[in-house]
Amino acid sequence: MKILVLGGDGFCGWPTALKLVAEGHDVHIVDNLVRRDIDRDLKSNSLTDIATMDERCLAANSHLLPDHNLCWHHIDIDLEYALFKQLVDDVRPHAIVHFAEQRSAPFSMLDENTRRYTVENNISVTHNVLNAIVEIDPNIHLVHLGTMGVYGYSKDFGVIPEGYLNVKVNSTEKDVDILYPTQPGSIYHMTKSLDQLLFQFYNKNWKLKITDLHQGIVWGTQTEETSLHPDLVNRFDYDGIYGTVLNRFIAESANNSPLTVYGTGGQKRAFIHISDTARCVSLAVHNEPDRGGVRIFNQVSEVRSVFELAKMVGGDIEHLDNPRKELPKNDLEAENTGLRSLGFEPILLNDALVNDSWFIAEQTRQNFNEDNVLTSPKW
Ligand code: NAD
Ligand code: USQ
Repeated sequence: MKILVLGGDGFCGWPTALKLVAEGHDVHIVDNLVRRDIDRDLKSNSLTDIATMDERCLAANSHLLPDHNLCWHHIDIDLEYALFKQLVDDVRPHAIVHFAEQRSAPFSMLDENTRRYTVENNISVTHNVLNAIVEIDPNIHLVHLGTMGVYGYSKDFGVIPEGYLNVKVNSTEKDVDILYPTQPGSIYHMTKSLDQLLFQFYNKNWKLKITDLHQGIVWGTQTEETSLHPDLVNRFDYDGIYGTVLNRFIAESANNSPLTVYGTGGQKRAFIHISDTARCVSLAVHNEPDRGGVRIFNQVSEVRSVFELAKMVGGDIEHLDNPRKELPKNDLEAENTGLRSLGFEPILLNDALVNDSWFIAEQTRQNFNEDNVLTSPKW
């Protein structure tokens, strides 16, 4: 298959692109490298030393996956629509996997500039991708990375279903499936709620084939493919803006820094290992939906509380005032039967995998900058 991976230089996109190449697909990455620019602006960094995109592709093609062809295109999908559309026309992909959004909740809550950037970039990229598909080939399957955060953390609607809530309407007594009412906790999460409306409309009007993967918090660093050569190493964010909770705890522990639990640590969230991100996307690409509605899967492996994770990683725990507006404690149960029905067998959190990441964090100690740990804005 020919596949475009948008945002393929990022934490989830890079290992997914490599997995798809290793499976024998012809993969084109599209990225404007804005994530690397943001690192420079924030004076932050990946704990691992990541190679340039040219070096990454060279390593993938010449040393490790010699029969395959991985290439990349420097395009801003928000600002360079014509170039992007031309690429879709030139490549004529079977599927487009869309990771290319500003994905940090804290970054989206820093100030008016980052609020505006996050909305403009994320909504415009998604809308441009949908337009290019309509214009070039409505048969292209769009696989989008959404987030579990769109559901919020209320127990009022019971176990979190996969995208749609079955309700009985009082006035008509009819049973209907409605898009789950969203409760985003940040501007970033709100853009994912807005993406859902774009998908509904483009599916209704042009019958586009769309899979929206509501992914939990990704943890881990390396996958089978990224471990094959130093130039293929994945990024490892640990800072207060882009680092996600479990990877932060691992990096903090490996650097003898206290584990930064926000509030009580009673917040329960859904998690998934980075290897499973790639696996689930591959399953979605290989199993197209029909056109009768947007297919939504919860891409999650298991639910854990923040405090539970801190205990599992080990080390001194520091309870900090929570910089975010969120429930100090919540219950969470989410379905993941859609991907399981396609063969997904989740990797559950285990000591060996935590140790793998711990090992990398320890090996890259020279890159750990204590000043980058408590940088989250308050909202
Ligand atoms: P990331 O920031 O590491 O990667 C995103 C990539 O998209 C970057 O390489 C960036 O340069 C690129 N990009 C952004 N805007 C672009 C534009 N206008 N044109 C071209 N390229 C652009 O993020 P990630 O962690 O890999 O997340 C990827 C996707 O998965 C996001 O949509 C995110 O919302 C979703 N997701 C991530 C997680 C997680 O824990 N990391 C969890 C759930 C969902
Ligand atoms: N937290 C801490 N200490 C920390 C960092 C975070 O206690 O040092 C807590 C937060 O308060 C929050 C939880 O851990 O309750 C998760 O925070 P996070 O930064 O790991 O994750 P989040 O901001 O929700 O965002 C991440 C990704 C985002 C993705 C989302 C999936 O950055 O792209 O969409 O996870 S989900 O959370 O399911 O919506």
